[in-house]
Parts: sequence; structure tokens; C-alpha cells
Amino acid sequence: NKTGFIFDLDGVIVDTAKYHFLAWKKLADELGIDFTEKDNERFKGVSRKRCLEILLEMGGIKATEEQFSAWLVEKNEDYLAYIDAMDESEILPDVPKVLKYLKNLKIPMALGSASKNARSILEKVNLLSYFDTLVDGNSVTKAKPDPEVFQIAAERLGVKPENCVVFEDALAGIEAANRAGMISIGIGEANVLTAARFNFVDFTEIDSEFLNNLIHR
Ligand code: B16
Ligand code: MG
Repeated sequence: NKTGFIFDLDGVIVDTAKYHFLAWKKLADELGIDFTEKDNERFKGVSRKRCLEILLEMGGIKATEEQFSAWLVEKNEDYLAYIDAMDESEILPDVPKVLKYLKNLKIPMALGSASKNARSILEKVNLLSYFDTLVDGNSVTKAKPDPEVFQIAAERLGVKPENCVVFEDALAGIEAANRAGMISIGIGEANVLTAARFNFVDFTEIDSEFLNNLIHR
């Protein structure tokens, strides 16, 4: 009855949301759409394509397929320019501590992210080697809150869904984990992630006793 751990990327391992924001903001400005950091909250955990659909809805803009694809490419190129400069200093507090602890115990670990850029971000911040498998925006057909991303991760890890622990910062991600029958852990504000089984502000609040209790349930 082995336990597996699944980590979301943006908002859990690194704060790439600020770069997504800057890239969306630039496109929004070009299109004359008012776009704030608060609007960006709705984009967390949401696929690139869906984000653009929401942005265009906000501006009441109808796009041809060609325009739509071109804007997706433009946003991603701007985003890639930001993440190109990322390094270990951008890892969120105590994430390496938890990854190292679990790795030493040979616990199976997966990434479960909506991002198509997940692999290159993990390479930039030097955390790729901790993960047995990456399930990202390139491997899924249905976005969170659909449980697909975490179900694929569990399959690849060879761990039963009920024995998987999921760290998530987005409401849609918590819902996806719950729908998969997994143990959901909200990282961020407890009053936002109310559906999570456990809540922590960040990984500095997670100690070995808590992890051991999950592993030896
Ligand atoms: P990309 P996560 C998500 O990452 C972000 O939270 C979301 O804002 C972004 O649109 C999505 O990845 C897709 O990212 O444009 O790089 O494919 O939280 O699921 O790790
Ligand atoms: Mg996230």
C-alpha cells in the first residue's frame, strides 16, 4: 500500500503566476483590455487556451482562429522570455526540504501541472531529478477540475488514487484531487481552499511528522 506524492507547479513549487500575469497583461494592453492582478487569480491552474478565451470574453473580443493562435504564441513567447531567467532562488520556501525528505524515503513523486512549460521550468530551478514522472499540459486532454491529470500521475507512479497525496494552490486543482479520490493539501489561504483535506500557507509549515503520518496511514 505505497503512498505517492503529486505536486502542482505554479503556486506550489515556484511562483510563475507573476510571469504569466506580466505576459497576459502585455497582450491585454495591446488589445485594449483592462487586466489586473485580481483578474489573474482566475487564470491560476487554468490552461493557456482557456485563459485566452476568458481574456477575450472580458474584452468582448471575437477572434478568428488565426488571431487566436497567434495571440497564444505571442503570450507564450513573452512568458518564455521571463522564465528563461529563472534559477533556484525562485523555488518557494522549504520545497527542496520536503522533496529531499521524500526522495530519501524512495517515495514515488510526480508533477501534475496544467503548464506545457513544466519540464523547462523544473530544469531551470534544478528540481527535475526529484520527479519520477511529469504529467503536464502536454499529456492531458481535460483540464482541472477534471481529475485526469492526477489520475494519469497515479497510474504512472503505480500508486492507487486513494494512496496519493496532492499539493495544490488552486481551487480547480483541489477539486480535481478530491474528484480523483486523493488526499488534497491546499497550499495558500485556507479560507480560499476550503475543500482541501489539509491546509498550509506554505511548505515551511509542513514537518516530517505530518509527512510520516501520511506515508504510514
Ligand atoms: P503554460 P499549474 C498553470 O500552472 C498556471 O497556474 C496557469 O496560470 C497557466 O495558464 C497554466 O499553467 C498553463 O501554462 O502556458 O505554461 O502552458 O498551476 O497547473 O502548474
Ligand atoms: Mg497551481
